[in-house]
Amino acid sequence: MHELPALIEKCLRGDKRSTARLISLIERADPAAPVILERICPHTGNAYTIGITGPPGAGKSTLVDRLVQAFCSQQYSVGVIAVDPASPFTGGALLGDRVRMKHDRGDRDCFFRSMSAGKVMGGLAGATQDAARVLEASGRQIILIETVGVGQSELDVAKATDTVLVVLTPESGDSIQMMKAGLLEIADIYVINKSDRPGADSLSRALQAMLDRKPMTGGMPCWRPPICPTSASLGQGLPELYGCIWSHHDHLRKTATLEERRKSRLKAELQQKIEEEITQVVREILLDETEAAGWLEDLWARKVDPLTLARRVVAARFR
Ligand SMILES: Nc1nc2c(ncn2[C@@H]2O[C@H](COP(=O)(O)OP(=O)(O)OP(=O)(O)O)[C@@H](O)[C@H]2O)c(=O)[nH]1
Ligand SMILES: [Mg+2]
Repeated sequence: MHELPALIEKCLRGDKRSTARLISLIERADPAAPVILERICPHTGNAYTIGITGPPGAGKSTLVDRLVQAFCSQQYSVGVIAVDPASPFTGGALLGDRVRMKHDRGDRDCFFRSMSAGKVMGGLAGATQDAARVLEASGRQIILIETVGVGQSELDVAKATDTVLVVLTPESGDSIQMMKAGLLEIADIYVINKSDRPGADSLSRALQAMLDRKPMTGGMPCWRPPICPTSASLGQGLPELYGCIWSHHDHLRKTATLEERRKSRLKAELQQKIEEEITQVVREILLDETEAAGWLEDLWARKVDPLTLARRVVAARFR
């Protein structure tokens, strides 16, 4: 693709259209993706990333919209990635009233991008992180990533951020014991959204009780996830939530946990990418049908057992 270098240069200068095109290339694992990632790498690694997750319809998008306003009013340049659920159960039809975010209004500097969990090649978390890298390279200082807290891969996306907001609603109150522990465990901050409805207090008490039972982790001094009641649609509790987010950021910095978290994320990403590369090599090995037919004959004639043969093939390939 001959215009790729120009596209990357424009992205690095903050051009939104080029940024969007680069993310699309990465999303569909285009052969240009490695070139893009290599070129932008020196311009990444410092953006503050915030994951927003929670049950379908909890008000995540409405909340993200409010947070974007807050960050932009402090002159931060913001990027948003919303991962659309892969499952037809949680997406679209069932939740007819999903909020369409309004960031790209002329009065605010925000880049909004939605990614479909179903379409992404390779790991969802990896693709989202790469998209976030492009956003950062284009000058975004704060990146908000919204995912529905249902499947493991969606939770992994949220976990791969600096600060994780788990958004619940008063309706979650009764089912808190039944809720996937995985969702509750990843929170740095609990948001009880829709606090304009009854039941917010009892959910708050249930969460406090749960936190009281839990041993503290995450650097010294320990961080106890605060519980923030909000009403995103009415605009209530937002300054307090905004304050909690920055407190967590400061905590991460002071305790060196930010660096630790980012390093362990890089390690996990590297492992994932190595696995993907090896899977690719395996596919290539099996693509040679004549050779594969010969192996099968040897196996069938019991000249060799599958494990020994597999080891031979691998050794020959990686010698
Ligand atoms: N009463 C009340 N309704 C809210 C509040 N926040 C959001 N809503 C409404 O809840 C509905 C869902 O809001 P969204 O922001 O789309 O929720 P979401 O969590 O992003 O939904 P999905 O992305 O589909 O999982 C919309 O009709 C919102 O207007 C709130 O604080 N109080
Ligand atoms: Mg949403």
